[in-house]
Amino acid sequence: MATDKSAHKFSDDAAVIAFVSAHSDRLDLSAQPSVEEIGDGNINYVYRVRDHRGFSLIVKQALPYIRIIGEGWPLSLDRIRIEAEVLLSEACWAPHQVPELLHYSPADAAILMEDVGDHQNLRHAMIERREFAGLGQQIGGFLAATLFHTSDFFLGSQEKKAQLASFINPDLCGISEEVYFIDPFCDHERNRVNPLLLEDARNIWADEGLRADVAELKYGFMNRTEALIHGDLHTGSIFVRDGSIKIIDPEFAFCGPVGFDLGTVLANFLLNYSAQLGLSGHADERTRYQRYLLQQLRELWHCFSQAFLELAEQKSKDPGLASVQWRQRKMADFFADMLGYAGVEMMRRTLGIAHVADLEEIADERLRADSERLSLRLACLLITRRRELSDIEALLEEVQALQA
Ligand code: SR1
Ligand code: MG
Repeated sequence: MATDKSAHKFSDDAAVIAFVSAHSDRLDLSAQPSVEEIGDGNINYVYRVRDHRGFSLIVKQALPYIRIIGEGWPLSLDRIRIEAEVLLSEACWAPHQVPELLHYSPADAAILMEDVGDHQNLRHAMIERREFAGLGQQIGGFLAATLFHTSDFFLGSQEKKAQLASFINPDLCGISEEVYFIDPFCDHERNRVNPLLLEDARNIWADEGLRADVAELKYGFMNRTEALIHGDLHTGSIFVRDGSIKIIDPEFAFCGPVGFDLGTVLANFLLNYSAQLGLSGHADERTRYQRYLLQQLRELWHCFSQAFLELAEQKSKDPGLASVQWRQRKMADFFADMLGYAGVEMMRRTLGIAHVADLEEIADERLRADSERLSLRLACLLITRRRELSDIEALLEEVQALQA
């Protein structure tokens, strides 16, 4: 699928409706459909079109620049092709866990897809301290299925290289290389730092050992083409309801390190964990929710590692990768990478350009600084001790010890 570089923004609601009408007959558009711009992300425009019966679909359109920055940061429209193709790939391996793609239009740089509005955005659900049984298992299962089937364990050598070529995503990888691995580790003009946290930030910016660790993680991000990863799997990209998750927004996808997706999820659970210090509500409720978050992380890791290893045992095609011992070793690498990338995500969400609502929701600057400080301390722990903490129990113990 090729992308048309001349695409521009839908001019008005009628243009969005015409797009839906041209590419799907699921809505009855004859009687006053509504169009709502619902995009709360940093990059694109997202519209919900609803018909008079209450049925709805989602239109997502990419513009040739970053929405929150404007034309000063141009961005390739190829990202919407990548999103469309990744949604199709993920739907093969994790059916019902991604929105159904109905149409991709290179000319409009837009996609039409199922509305997952019957699920709630996980970040908002966590801020409300909503609990979902089996959440960690479902996310772990999604990650094992999508990452295994797009890795060298499963794909033939030629097929894997074709995948690599098809998902070269230089502009979006370029954003991540800067906003994850550069900005938060120096006094960058794009950063947004709580003034009460300046001393903590300066200590981080002066830490040469930490910078070397982050350089190693960045180099892995740029060079380790292990699987087709989502690339931006924070809790705002996960929608949830009892017994079901939907993963959206894979425009940052590329062939990269497996631990990056795992780490992004881990980080966003721990960002909410940190935010619980300062969010409103009774202390018992907040502590109880922190325990729930750690339990979900425990289940996520167990489910991911078990499912990935089982798939590797049953479906690995490459005899050279079949060694049981090596698979175990690889799992240990995934674990260490997960910790390192989680630390980087926590740093950038606390000091960088793109903050998270979990922390921003805390109106009192002092209370927010306490939560942000915990986030930074956890981030340092994750980055610097990623190889030392060898299993999930050791990690969760350290997390609890650090708060106490
Ligand atoms: C400059 S844009 C920063 C972030 O927005 C997206 O949601 C991604 O998380 C990206 O890193
Ligand atoms: Mg996004």
